[in-house]
Amino acid sequence: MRVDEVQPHTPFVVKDYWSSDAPFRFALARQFSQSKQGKEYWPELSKRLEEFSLKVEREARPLAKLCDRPNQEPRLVQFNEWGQRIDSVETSEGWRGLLQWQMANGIVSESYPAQGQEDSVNNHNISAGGRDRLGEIARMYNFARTLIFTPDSQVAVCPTSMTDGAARVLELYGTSSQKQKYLPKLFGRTPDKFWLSGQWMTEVAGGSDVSMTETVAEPLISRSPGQKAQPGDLYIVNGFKWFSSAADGNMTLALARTDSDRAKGSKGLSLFLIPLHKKDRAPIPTNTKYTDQTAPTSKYNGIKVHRLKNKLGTKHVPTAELEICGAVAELIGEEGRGVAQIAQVLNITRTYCISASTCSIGVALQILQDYANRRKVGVHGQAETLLKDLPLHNTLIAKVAIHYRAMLQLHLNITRLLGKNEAKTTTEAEERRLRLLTPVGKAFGAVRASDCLAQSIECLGGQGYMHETILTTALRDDFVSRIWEGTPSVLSLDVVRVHAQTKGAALIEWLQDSAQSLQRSNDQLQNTLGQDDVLTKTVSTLRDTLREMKTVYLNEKAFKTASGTDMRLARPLLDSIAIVECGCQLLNQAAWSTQTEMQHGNAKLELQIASRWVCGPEGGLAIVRNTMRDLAQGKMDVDTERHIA
Ligand code: UCC
Ligand code: FAD
Repeated sequence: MRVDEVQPHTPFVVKDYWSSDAPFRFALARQFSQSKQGKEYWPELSKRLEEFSLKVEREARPLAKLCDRPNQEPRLVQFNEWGQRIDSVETSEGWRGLLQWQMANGIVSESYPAQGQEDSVNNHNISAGGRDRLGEIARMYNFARTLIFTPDSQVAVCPTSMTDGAARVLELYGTSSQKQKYLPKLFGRTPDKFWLSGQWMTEVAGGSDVSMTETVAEPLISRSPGQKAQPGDLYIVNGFKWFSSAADGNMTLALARTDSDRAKGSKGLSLFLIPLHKKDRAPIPTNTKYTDQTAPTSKYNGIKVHRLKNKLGTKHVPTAELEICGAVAELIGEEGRGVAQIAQVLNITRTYCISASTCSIGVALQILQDYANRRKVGVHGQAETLLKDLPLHNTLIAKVAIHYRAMLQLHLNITRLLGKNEAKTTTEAEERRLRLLTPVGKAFGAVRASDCLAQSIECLGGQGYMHETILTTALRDDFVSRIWEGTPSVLSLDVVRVHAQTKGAALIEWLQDSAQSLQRSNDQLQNTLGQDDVLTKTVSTLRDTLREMKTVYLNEKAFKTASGTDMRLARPLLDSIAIVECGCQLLNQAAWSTQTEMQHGNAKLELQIASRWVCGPEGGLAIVRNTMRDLAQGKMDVDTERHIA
């Protein structure tokens, strides 16, 4: 055969997210249907989401493509041609375009009250109006937009998530002058107005455990004995931050030690707002001994950029190692409350991670389904068969599809609760639920997304392994969610902490509510489908798991052994909450389908999906339960594991 007779491959097509993704639309419709505001605004907001999705395809996707050209990664120019130190972080046109695009489209500002923001937020042709119009559904609506945009963002949502978190911290703990000065910048929609914020926690000594923080902050003006620090006071910060992912931003929230007594651990840490550039820092009173150790030619406020990280993925995000040498900073909130305050950033950025994990599975699924309809393979030398007609292949696609449905449920439920919390309509129990589910969703989503992406690459064969087919980049980019914002192990310890701090209430309420929700879904589905073996098995498996979790975790001996504490039960706790929560929500979705007149009202299919998630290999519940049981019964000896490891 001549080369020009060889048939080329048929490429897959990635369409706009909203119109091509029925599971997303229906899962969102159900979440909106749970509140009065949601029901009222759904017709308008679903239309807006449809338009936004087309806008992403039309405007953001070409910017993302610009980043894919050669040599577009950020670079650090430490010295100019005259030998002067400038520390300039240079990013590409595509990246800057994406940052501007998302700010112009209100990825941060649409979740906040419109008051004090630019006119565009109050013009409902451009904006849905933010929290003071949409109330508790503003956050969920905006996360739906984020989910649509993220696959075309080249991870530009990373600095945006930190900016969003910084806005939330200022809203909660900022002084009125800090709010007035900084919030309009974080909500800015035009290139000359918007500010990006970073989040500086990690140091060489302490990443997971920030109590090891070595960076110190000292008051710029010495205080007289007994004089207390006031929010907004100026400090000078010195130290070294090992990972800083918005090196091209305008400000950061940073943890620094204000109490030299190391024994106080993280209670000796305070939170600071550091403007990155000299031009933006507070004027320094003349009677102070302050010296800025950066070169006069550097634009940075007492910061030297040592290096840009050479990473596996997130290649366009400039992540830097920074020496802080005399940065002028403002205290946020109370001295010594740094961790509790920056935790509000973590809760927002972790939700962005859940969103990114969810939509990366969603895009992979779209690709797999489209490719399976185009790619023909030979089977034993017989006529060519489309991949979609091979059951062996469909099992793989089904696994990704089931994960996507499960993650959508988890993610949207968390954003619904977050929106309620921000609109101050949560009950105390809902606040505990949100606190419990956020680390669960972040850790579980990160692990499952990278598994699904790896399998999706396999599903495309050799084409999947090529950079151009997106999935390799998605895998490299999303893999970082297993590390930044806390590794799964560290987040499982956070779940245990929530359990302890709420004296078991968060878990008890979750167990009870899950059991009640199961009963409701079961009744509703039975009314429509009659007695159904699939339903019975799914519900009884979930009920058994809830009972088992209660036995293992709701007793004083949980995590205790004869020789001390065994935290290995933390991971099965996190995983079982995630799997059961998804299972219950999937059943809710199936039950909801029986009631709606929307075309998709395919309760039987939704039930099959819930059942595969709970009882089949996809959710992995059986494995998690086995591990939980073995650990609780002392069958996995710590010393043996240590020897093996
Ligand atoms: O990685 C980073 C940024 C990367 C870029 C992000 C982009 C994401 C978007 C992606 C989209 C594509 S920044 C570095 C992130 N670092 C971590 O996540 C560190 C992981 N470690 C933890 O999460 C730990 O649990 C710590 C550091 C939060 C806990 O430290 P401590 O010192 O042990 O603190 P405690 O004692 O547990 O908590 C201190 C206080 C307590 O309140 P009080 O004092 O009132 O009792 C806790 O209840 O903080 C409170 N607290 C929280 N409150 C702790 N965690 C939370 C929380 N999550 N929510 C509310
Ligand atoms: P370590 O804490 O050293 O963890 C090593 C291993 O030990 C992990 O597997 C962890 O699970 C395990 N481990 C730790 N403690 C325990 C424990 N108690 N029990 C059991 N296992 C444990 N940080 C910022 O502050 N700002 C940023 O902008 C930022 N950007 C980042 C960008 C990228 C691309 C990356 C990769 C990281 C970034 N980080 C940032 C840092 C990130 O948050 C940390 O890397 C992360 O929190 C882990 O900390 P570490 O690297 O010190 O790992």
